[in-house]
Amino acid sequence: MLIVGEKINTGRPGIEGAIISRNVAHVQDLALRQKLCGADVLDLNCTTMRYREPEGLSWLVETVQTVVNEPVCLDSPNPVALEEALKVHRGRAFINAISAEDTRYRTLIPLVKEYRCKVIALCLDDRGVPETVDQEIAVANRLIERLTQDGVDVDDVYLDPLIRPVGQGEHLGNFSLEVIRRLRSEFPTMHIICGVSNISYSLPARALLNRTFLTLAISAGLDGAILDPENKSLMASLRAAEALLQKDPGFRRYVLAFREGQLT
Ligand code: THG
Repeated sequence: MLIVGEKINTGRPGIEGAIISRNVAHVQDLALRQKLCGADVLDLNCTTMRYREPEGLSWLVETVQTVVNEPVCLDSPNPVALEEALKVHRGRAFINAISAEDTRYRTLIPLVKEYRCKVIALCLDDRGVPETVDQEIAVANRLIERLTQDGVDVDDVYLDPLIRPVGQGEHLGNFSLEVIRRLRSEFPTMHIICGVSNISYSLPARALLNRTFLTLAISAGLDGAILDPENKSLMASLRAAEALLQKDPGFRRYVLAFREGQLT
């Protein structure tokens, strides 16, 4: 499982202030804590900063990469912010996210190529979020075809089916899991990632829904997740699911997490 730590996001309390005041220690602490809890990649999102996003995002990249070697995931559709951040990024960054929306695709693909980025690819086109599983598969197909034509290695693509909250429709839990199962069977070697907390918006006891959904989604074929790695019970469920589904060779991660006191 590719674990993308979500905590450096100006949608969360205190983060925008930390960026504006250039609070290096606060941001580096968030980066180090997420890495220690198992994050493979750190998502950086300061989209709420609007015209100050380019300087904010590049400052975040430099600040984070001073203390961790993990790549970052630039969570923005803004090509100006992405370019400023990519100029200072060491190694191969992730762009979060390209999609099959024509303008978005055309704007972002030159950056993906120039900086040899990995990409999160949203299963979304100019008609919006697909309403049926078949439509979703069709969008994913076109997206993969287009990315491949543009020279992107499929192993560098993480499809994101854009999970909708089950609170918006009782069928949306089953629907999301069915989409993941179909993507997995149509594209056996593709990566599939999603934001875990989307599923629980507007319902009580969100953490319970999130970790149960994550377990079901891993069983359906998910191999990447955007989440809070400091959420102990969520990460414990993830490690247990990997162990039970033969996604943790030698139970290495499970046992390591146990030894580090992360499973109790
Ligand atoms: N797909 C892609 N990118 C995404 C999302 C997605 N980026 C944004 C979002 N969805 C994922 N990021 C966040 C960031 C913060 C929070 C939720 C999603 C958040 N977390 C709670 C908090 O910090 O208080 C706590 C979470 C917990 O305890 O588990 O607010 O879907 N491609």
